[in-house]
Amino acid sequence: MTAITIDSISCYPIALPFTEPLRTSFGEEPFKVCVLVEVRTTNGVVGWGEASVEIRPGYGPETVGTALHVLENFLLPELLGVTIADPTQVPELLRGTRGHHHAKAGLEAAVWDAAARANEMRLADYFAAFLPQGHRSRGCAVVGVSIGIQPTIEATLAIVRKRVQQGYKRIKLKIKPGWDAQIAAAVRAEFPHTQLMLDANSAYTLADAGRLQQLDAYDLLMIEQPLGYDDIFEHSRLQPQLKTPICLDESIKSAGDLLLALHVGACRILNLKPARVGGLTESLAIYHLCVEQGVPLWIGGMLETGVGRAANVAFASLPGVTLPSDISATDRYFDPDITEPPFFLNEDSTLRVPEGLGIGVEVIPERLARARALWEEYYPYKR
Ligand code: OSB
Ligand code: MG
Repeated sequence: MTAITIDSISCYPIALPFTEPLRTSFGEEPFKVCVLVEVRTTNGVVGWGEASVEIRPGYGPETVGTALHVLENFLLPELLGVTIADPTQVPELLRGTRGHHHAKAGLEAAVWDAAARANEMRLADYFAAFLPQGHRSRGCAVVGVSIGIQPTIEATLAIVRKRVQQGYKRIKLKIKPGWDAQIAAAVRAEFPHTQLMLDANSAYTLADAGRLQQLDAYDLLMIEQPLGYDDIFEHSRLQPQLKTPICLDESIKSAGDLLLALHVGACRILNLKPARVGGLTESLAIYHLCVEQGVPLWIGGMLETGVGRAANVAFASLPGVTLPSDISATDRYFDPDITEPPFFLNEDSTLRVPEGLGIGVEVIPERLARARALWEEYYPYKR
């Protein structure tokens, strides 16, 4: 494998208009915001990563402001001028900073992209050296779509119809107390055979167990993160009361968290977001664990731009990812995205891994400039 030496790193806060915002139990924003990280090697190879943080610390504790602060002051200095044999060395180099997983993940992703390009490989294929024996990219990712909380049941049904017609074979509905059983019943009645799941983003407590039991009636693939965003214990108390498998998202921030959750029976499925666990290296550790223990696994999304989505597609194309991932076609998020080429949904509900090296998409400079300007226009005080 070709080693790389990091010559320079740039961080760009951006804002990009959504074609359709996503309302969750914790809120909604008109723009996708994040920090894009650009790593340049001494040989002139460029890699891109996305720190998929948000305006408010609503999903996780990080924001654009904290990511910029931690990247520029603490993380970048650890990598500048350093020679890296392979990107799995990055977490060790960043060990002096605790937490800040999204910021670390963005930086590490840029190094992965640069390393794959330096080795003249697609990121999806470059992963093979770090996977269990015999595992290699399938060349495409099986995907579903995440649908936000809508003003009415009729509006929800209209969106589900549209997505099913577009070819998404797995539908995820965001729920919260008062917007759960009725919506699941309505969608299930019209779509008796569609793979259906619900995501609560921590909107319930253990006291809601009875209400959550009602959801067992709708033949759900899983219910995602019903309880506290940091909780494992109470989920282990809830799971035995439900027939529907619990899938953890927010609660699992490391391979160690997953081991604990499996040990106490807090979940049966994992939504792995490389950003949430601090990057692709930790994600690979979790991948190995899921393969060894036979845990159904899928890749979650944070409404990433093309930069983050391309890395997620590469990871989701690995054979240990056994359930449809939350990665939709470009037109579900942006028009246009900051990268080319766009991702299109194939008839079999898959996205293809692009042919290009690394993450396989390229950042379009004029679109990046526009997204940076939009950030400066709307959020100058948020830095
Ligand atoms: O909980 O999975 C979540 C988006 C932002 C923050 C949290 C979540 C989500 C999604 C969107 O559900 C999935 C996607 O990127 O399409
Ligand atoms: Mg979720």
